[in-house]
Amino acid sequence: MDIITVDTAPIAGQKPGTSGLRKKTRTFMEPHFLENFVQAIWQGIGGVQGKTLVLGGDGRYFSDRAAQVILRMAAASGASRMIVGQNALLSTPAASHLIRSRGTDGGIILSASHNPGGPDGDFGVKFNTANGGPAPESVTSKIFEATKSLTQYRIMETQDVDLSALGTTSLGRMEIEVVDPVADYAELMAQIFDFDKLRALFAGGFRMRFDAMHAVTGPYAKAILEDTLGAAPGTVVNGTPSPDFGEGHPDPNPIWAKDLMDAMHSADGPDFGAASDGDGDRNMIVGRNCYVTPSDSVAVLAANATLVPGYADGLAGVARSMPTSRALDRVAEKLDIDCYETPTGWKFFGNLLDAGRATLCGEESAGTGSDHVREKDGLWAVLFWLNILAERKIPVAELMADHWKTYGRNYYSRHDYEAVDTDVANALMDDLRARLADLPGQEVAGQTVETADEFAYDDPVDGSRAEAQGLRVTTREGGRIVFRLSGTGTEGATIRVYLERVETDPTAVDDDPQEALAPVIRAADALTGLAERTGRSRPDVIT
Ligand code: G16
Repeated sequence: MDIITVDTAPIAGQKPGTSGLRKKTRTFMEPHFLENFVQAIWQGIGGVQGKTLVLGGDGRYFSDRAAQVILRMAAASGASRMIVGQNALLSTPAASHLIRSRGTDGGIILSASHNPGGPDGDFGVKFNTANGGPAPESVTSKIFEATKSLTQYRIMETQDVDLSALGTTSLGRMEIEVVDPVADYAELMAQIFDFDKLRALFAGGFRMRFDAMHAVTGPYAKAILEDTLGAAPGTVVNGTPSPDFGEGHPDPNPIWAKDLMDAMHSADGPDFGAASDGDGDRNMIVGRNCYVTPSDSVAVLAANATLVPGYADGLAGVARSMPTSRALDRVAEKLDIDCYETPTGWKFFGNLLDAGRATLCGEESAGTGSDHVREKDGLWAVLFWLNILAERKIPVAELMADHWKTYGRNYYSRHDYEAVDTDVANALMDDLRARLADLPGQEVAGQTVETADEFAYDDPVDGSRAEAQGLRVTTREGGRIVFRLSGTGTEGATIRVYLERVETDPTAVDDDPQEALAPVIRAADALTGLAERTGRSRPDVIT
């Protein structure tokens, strides 16, 4: 077992994005690409000498190879212990929990989230700090700086470690502990939710379909929903993780989870449906004939939080990313608690959660979470919903109708234009940015602009500032449009257009969202010339 030093040179393009470094799998498989980035992580966090880290991921293609490389590099740089999920599997929230509960120095998560896997798909590497959350920009910028000047990396030459057997082995002087990926996480869920009530719900004939999308949540959902809570066998579908997610796109939205949508809109559909993504941090909630947008979902969780044992004492505050609809703000106002508005990226919630300012957080991109870990958590959100339904004993559609009558409805949708030419996307954003100051008072496709600005965030806990976080325009008619370029895509640019319109008339909260948003959609196009500039007549994805 020799430690060798390999000569290398900086590789361009290793700047972590919204959530770690995501690239085409083949890029990660190029010589030195992974090794350079891992060595840069070690440098960015001040070395791994004597440290304990967690390692795991969503099991996508190349994870098994990457895990072996990371273990050999950790051993070569003096790490004292690595806690690894069996077969290198750990959902992102389970990894966050392990990092925290075992008091480690952080962890590495191998995932590209909801992006497809396989040799032609995507791969990703993300570092989480000791609080269990994605590294903040202060750390990712150090990692990026390190990628720009690397000349060498250290790695141990040795056989692969057997990651299929639970227990402790060693690699040189480093200990490797292979753990059951599900056990600790399942225990945490049992502490937060009323498992007896959930058992009674399923015993009473409540029917559910959970689509794990061939991704990491399958074993977690099966263990908790079927084996522990007594949901009928077969409740969890597509429950075996596969390296290419069954050749699918593990993104829990109405487009990619169409099977589930169809089942929930069929005559004999189940009472409740849910799906989760590649690494288990995103969720989709759907009732019978009723899709719940992620923005509404977090608002419902906040409004009903005290029904759940883990939140029975109430919420300290809540937070949402800026493009997420302001449905949550309405609930916060009623509860008389703070509602923070952060940039897109779960990492921005970390300080608020650590400081006890926010208990619950949510994003339009299908992420919801709380202070139980420092990542968003798909299965947790599903259990939260189940706990609420077990208490309120009404169907999802009725619960939503009641929510909108009480709080008003923030009609909401996101339109994505994917793989757009980067120059076209940048020019579209630059042109709008240049006109922001002149827009207030102008009429655009029948809507009058009230405010127009570029979002910047001053973190109230550590004072750090994040600029250029999206262009936003509000209208006097109650509309809001946000334009952003995605920070997680791996091909060209993805333009995200976030559309929202507030409706407070309780008799007008049952419309189809795309119809209710039609004037806002027209204004978004008129503001930017989106259709013409991208050459697209419609978005690639509508959520
Ligand atoms: C990540 C981040 C989220 C973000 C999402 C989309 O989620 O953790 O905070 O909302 O990406 O980001 P963007 O709009 O820049 O593509 P995940 O589930 O992909 O890790």
